[in-house]
Amino acid sequence: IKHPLQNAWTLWYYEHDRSQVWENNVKEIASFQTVEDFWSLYNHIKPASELKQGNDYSLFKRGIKPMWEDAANKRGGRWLLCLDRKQRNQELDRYWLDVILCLIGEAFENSEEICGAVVNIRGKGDKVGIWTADWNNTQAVLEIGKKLKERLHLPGRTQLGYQIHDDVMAKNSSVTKYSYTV
Ligand code: M7G
Repeated sequence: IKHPLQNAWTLWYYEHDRSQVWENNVKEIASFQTVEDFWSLYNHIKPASELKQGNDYSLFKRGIKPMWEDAANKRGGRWLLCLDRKQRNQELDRYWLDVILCLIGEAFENSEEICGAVVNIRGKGDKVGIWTADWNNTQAVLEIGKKLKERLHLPGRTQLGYQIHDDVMAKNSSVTKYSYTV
């Protein structure tokens, strides 16, 4: 008998294609709800560090699309870990796996606030984002941020910043402000 997870999860892939609108490039890969099915999927796909630049993986609770527009994400935001280019080889895959294990292992006290996580492979620096449901739930957002920082063993100088999706969506400068930091 397989070991059930608390939630069912769906892995998504974003393949950058300029000729398409953003939503059309978002593809569902597979869903799983046991530990064993997670590992067979994980072992079957390329590590994030081998994706082409411009592409993403996302892991969301089943039923939530990896988009700002989904009802579950609309009032939410993300904890963002920005990596520099040299961290793709050494650290990116470990951070992404640790984030996945925090999600599917329900590491957070406020795990009902978790929607999913995204890894963006980008020339200007890769990013890992952990999406939560309600930016206004300060206590839960901070608990999740602190736990993430601990579980990823981020060096003390590394900051995690929280961005509200509405701010990212509306961004008119190249950077979106952090509403919380840990
Ligand atoms: P990104 O891929 O999150 O980061 O956003 P990047 O700037 O490092 O590449 C790039 C662009 O993709 C955004 O400016 C939007 O045009 C589009 N985009 C990204 N996300 C997450 C969404 C989304 O959830 N919904 C929609 N409609 N567009 C998005």
